[in-house]
Amino acid sequence: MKKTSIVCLTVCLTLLLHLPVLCQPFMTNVAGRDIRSLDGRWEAIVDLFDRGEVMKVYKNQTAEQFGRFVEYSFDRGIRLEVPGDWNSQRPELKYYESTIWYKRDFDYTPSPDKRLFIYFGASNYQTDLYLNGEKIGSHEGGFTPFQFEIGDKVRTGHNFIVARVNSRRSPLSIPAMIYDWWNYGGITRSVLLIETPKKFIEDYTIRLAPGKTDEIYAHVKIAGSGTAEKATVSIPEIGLSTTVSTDKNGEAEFTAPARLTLWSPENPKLYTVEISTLSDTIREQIGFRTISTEGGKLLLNGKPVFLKGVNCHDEIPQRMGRAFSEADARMLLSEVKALGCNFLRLTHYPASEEMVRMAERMGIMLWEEVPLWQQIAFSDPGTLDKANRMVSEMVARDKNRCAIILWSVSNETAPGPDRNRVLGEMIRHCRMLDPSRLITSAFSHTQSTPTSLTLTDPVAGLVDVIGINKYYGWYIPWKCSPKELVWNVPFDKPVIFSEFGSEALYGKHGDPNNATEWNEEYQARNYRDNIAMLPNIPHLVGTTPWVLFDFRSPYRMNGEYQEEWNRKGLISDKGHRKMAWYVLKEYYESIP
Ligand code: GCB
Repeated sequence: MKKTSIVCLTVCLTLLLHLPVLCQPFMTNVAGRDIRSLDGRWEAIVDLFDRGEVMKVYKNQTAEQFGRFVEYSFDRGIRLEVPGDWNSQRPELKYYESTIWYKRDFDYTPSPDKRLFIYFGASNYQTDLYLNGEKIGSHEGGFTPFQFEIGDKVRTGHNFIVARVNSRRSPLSIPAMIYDWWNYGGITRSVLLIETPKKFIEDYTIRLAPGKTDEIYAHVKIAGSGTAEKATVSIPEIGLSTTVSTDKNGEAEFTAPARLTLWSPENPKLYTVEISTLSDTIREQIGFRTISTEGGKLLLNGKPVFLKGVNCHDEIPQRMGRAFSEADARMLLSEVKALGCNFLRLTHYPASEEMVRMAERMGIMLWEEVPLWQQIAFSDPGTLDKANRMVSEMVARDKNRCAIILWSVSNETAPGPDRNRVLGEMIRHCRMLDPSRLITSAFSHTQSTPTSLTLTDPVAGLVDVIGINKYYGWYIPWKCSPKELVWNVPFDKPVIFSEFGSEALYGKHGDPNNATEWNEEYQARNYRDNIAMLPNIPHLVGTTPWVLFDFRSPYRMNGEYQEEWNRKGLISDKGHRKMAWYVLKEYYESIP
């Protein structure tokens, strides 16, 4: 062989070996499966310069094994809790945005009739995963799950998993370089080993059939089938049990009559649904409701509904860290309920699955969003795929959650040809994945005069429900009385006033007319002003003021009042309700 072809072959092989192993689709309802938690204390190595790849940290070698010096070791190093962001676990990691290597040992006894998967609830932002020193895959994105099948690689007895997690922001990441929340890095949600039968129920969608309240639609997918299989969907409480045959790809879809009590905030009724095949059975609590629009009206179960909402980050301010557990979800959602809300905007990324499930049990409707926040690289050719993958992952995880009524594709991105094209494609993609829900986005670009604003964003024509963020009385001074401000929204669609608010430091009191004091009186007054303006918003079907709790953000640089906290919370970082909380509560109580 000529020297040049040998060089070519070597280059090609090297390239092939370094191609990212993309993650596989993850299975729905992991909590309902045969799982073993890998949560707990993982060994960790902080790798600021990202040298670990070259040093093959993932091999977890010792000098004795390797026969020469190895200048890394997981032994006797730091330990990090999983799930958990690293920033809140050690003071020196507060601002850390680079690589940390995680390692976890586990014992396993493979069985010939089982398949084995490893599942991460979320890990921010880029994750590369190694099992027993070999790469098994990568995942990009900090807020959605991913899984890999490892049954053919796992050993009898001792095994070790190494995860390289890198939280560096980049112009091409989603979100990109700047955003108004803390960039919590690390394995932020649970890690599970999932064991399934050889042929298992990988995925299913169960909801009301389109346009019906007395018929369910079901789609079931059996993995590893290769032939037609029998699958049964039953809802014992209403005596429903339907058995169908799948096609040779293991898929089946059908509709069946069902007499159901519909889910609503007043009666968040859930049914135990069982899906079974010859070799697998899985159960889950599922609710049924319709959500639709009629001109400017929003209809839940066919009746107009007003969304009494609020925004909330997936963060526990008192702990200064990412939320991840059921207890965290209960804390945040109890405050949502206490405010009199029936709706929550999960800003600005998919929250934990615990949060979504708990909201459903508590009767809170949800808006869930992918993290396309302001400055996204829309002209980059890779952005659409990346964004669509995030949409797919969000929908795959939560498509059976009736609490979710709205998928949001973005927040405050600036109109322009590339952005309009990408959002248009994302909306199409999301609708194709889930035609049963409504699609929204939070828009902020408008044309304004001292007495009016006009929404001009062309993408507003593509969504089902329009979200508008406007900070009158904070970023935008009032130039007329709130009651006189005219809103022009030239679309016959429901509108949600998806953000308004102003900063206030809890306990700071003063002149309600003085915005520069950051006092509670000003914030409360600004809530009254915004509420006074609401009748001017055409087709208004809901409000989600900004924001439930003060939250951490490097964006917030006022040393006296902020100290890296966004203070627009209705509740302080220590859990104290500010005066504006009572204003909003009173408003929500006044709505039937
Ligand atoms: C916004 C953003 C939100 C910010 C908020 C603020 O428009 O959507 O993420 O945190 O304003 O406080 O400026």
